[in-house]
Amino acid sequence: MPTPTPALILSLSTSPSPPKMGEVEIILALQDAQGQALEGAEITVTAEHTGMSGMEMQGNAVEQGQGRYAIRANFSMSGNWSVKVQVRKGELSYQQDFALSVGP
Ligand SMILES: [Cu+2]
Repeated sequence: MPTPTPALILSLSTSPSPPKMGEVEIILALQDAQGQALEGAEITVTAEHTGMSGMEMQGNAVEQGQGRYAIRANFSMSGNWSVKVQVRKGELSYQQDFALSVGP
């Protein structure tokens, strides 16, 4: 039986907060199951405008140290966006979706 993937603690914040149409920095804080900052992970972020097929952007977050990772996004429309965060480190693979309401 495969070993279950250990749970990670992932939180998302934005600057500005709440997010507004245009340039937004998405900041991810990553901890392991013990609450220790998880460094050296590869994080891919995909943002989709909910209900609008084809409006999608993707990029890799840049590590900032102490378990923080950040990426700049340009939200071309306000409304509801779905942000999918994929974390990989060695054998570890984890994914979490966040709902983001982008203001005008
Ligand atoms: Cu759109």
